[in-house]
Amino acid sequence: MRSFLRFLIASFAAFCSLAAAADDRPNILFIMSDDHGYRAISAYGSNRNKTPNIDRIAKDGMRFDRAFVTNSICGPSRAVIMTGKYSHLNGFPDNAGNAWFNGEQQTAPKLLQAAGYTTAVVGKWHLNSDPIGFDYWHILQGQGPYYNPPMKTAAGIVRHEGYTTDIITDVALDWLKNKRDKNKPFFLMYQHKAPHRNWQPPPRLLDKYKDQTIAEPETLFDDYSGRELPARDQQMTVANHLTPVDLKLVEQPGGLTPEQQSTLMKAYAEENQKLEASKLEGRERTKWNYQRFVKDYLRCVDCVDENIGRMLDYLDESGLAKNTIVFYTSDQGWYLGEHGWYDKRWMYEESFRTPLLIRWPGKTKPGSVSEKMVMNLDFAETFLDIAGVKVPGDMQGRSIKPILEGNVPTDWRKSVYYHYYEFPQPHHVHPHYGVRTDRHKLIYFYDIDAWELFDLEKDPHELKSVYRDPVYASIVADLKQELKRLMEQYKDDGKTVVKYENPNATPKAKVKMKTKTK
Ligand SMILES: [Ca+2]
Repeated sequence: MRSFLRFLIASFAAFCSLAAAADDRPNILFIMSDDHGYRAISAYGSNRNKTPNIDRIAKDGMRFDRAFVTNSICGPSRAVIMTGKYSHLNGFPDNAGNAWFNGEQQTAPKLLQAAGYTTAVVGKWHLNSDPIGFDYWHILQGQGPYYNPPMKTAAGIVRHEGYTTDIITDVALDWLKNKRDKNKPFFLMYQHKAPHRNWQPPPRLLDKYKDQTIAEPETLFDDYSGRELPARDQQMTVANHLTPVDLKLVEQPGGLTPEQQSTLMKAYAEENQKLEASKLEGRERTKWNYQRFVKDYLRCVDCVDENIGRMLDYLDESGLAKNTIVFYTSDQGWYLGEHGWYDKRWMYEESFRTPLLIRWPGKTKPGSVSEKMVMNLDFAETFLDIAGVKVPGDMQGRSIKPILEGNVPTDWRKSVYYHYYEFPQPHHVHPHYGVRTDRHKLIYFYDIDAWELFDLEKDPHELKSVYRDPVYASIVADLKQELKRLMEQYKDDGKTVVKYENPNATPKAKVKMKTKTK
């Protein structure tokens, strides 16, 4: 009897130790902002602003200098991150009015939840369907406003008063402190709306940068002469396409209280009067637009940085930091006046590349830098790999966990594939796909049958396509072959896109999958 008791006690202890071992799996904190270009992060050498808190992640972890997205636009990037699949397979290729993410499909959060993680998403979601695979969700509806956001939860709409970036952090911290199941490791997607257009800063930062001149990019006055039609044919220039709302020349939309509206507009009043009196035109007016837009953008970024500081401080104070892997990224890059533009979408570097900083205490060498080509396509696989969950064979990316651990696989990818769809509106960026290698980039604008090739070593700002230069003929041939190989690998015929219909748009219809051929 006594030996049986001893056996029971030993078995119970073994069970407990197994359970404890399961609880030791790392927590995953995925921080993503919206439209945050790497050129507005001091860890990436920004000459415009300082981001001391985002930089903490780089200082304690790894900075990726070649992180790319598969489709440089908000909703589609998020769908890729959820599924580990390109847009033509995950059913969310663009942000069109009826765009709708089918959460019934396989996603990383659902697999993590099934594997014993407690999961949450707080902040920007932008996939139009309600989140599936999350124990807790508290999300903006669509883009969401900068002030007083109504947020959606499983229990209904919750109204908040205040500044959205601060509120998203408050809600995320409340979940970490008070609401999550502390017997499980957590997976938290903490996702800011900022610094998405139209860049309404918080009251406390309205005067920041006021008497400074922000550095202009090298290509603010690009004349697009070295490229095919699309670069000239877009509608996203700092010179001509920022609206009076964007430039804070008129009252601001977005549900501000009268007091918030008044505080905001007072901050711009004197400069606006000077502009009115000056009748600035041409290049001088473009420079003025640039300063106004970029200062507001940076004020929004700096507020994100402050809030990330609050989050990192909490991880430190609570002791969670040592077993929490922290990601910082954006849903894509962004033009801060480069090529004369704002916005994203293109396969050109500023929007194709996205910031990616990852800190993993005890695993990733502090202050390290990777030049390996990684993608937002790899995030789902990486989350699963970190959690010890088998990565499904139909996910299309690859876990970057070995890179974080300092063991780069010898067969790591040497090229990346890109495909952008949304056209003609907004911004009139022609659809395109292409391939980038270490040194070259081949882009095909298929609606007008136009090719561009850039030699990134000789022409890092991508100002002159050398597609027709005979010197590059063999490179063009090789890259076309590589493009074909990648499209086969990723099952993209360039035309067929899975689209899911929103069942809420037609109440009786079931979720249906159809393929759309362009
Ligand atoms: Ca975005």
